[in-house]
Amino acid sequence: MSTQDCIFCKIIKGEIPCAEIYSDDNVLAFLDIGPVNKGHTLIIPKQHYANVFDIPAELAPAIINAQQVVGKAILASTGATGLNIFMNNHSDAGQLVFHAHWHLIPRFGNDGLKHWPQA
Ligand code: DGP
Repeated sequence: MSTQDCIFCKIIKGEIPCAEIYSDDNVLAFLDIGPVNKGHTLIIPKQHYANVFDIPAELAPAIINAQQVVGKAILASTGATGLNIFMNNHSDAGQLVFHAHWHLIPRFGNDGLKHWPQA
């Protein structure tokens, strides 16, 4: 898929709206369009990489930083008492959008979700 057809690249370029949570030079975070829990957020690199295997190692600190900053903000703003951070890589793992992204899913006691969310 070319980056022209990538829905997350369109969000980065502002061609498709999103509920932005966080942005810096390297990453963008926004609310998931189909949240599995209140505050479900996605973190994506601003450069197009299909999955984790394509991401250069030098981007790792920016991604971890965003996970910490955004994760803490989600916990504070939703009152969640836990947070799942995970990603799907390749369609057999449930990946539907082929621009690498991390799911941040706030967890509330007895919220009924599985501990490892299913696609
Ligand atoms: P995955 O299965 O890991 O590839 O999850 C893709 C996620 O992307 C899914 O939870 C829904 C979300 N998503 C897809 N299209 C859009 C969109 O246009 N806007 C937003 N905010 N989220 C989207």
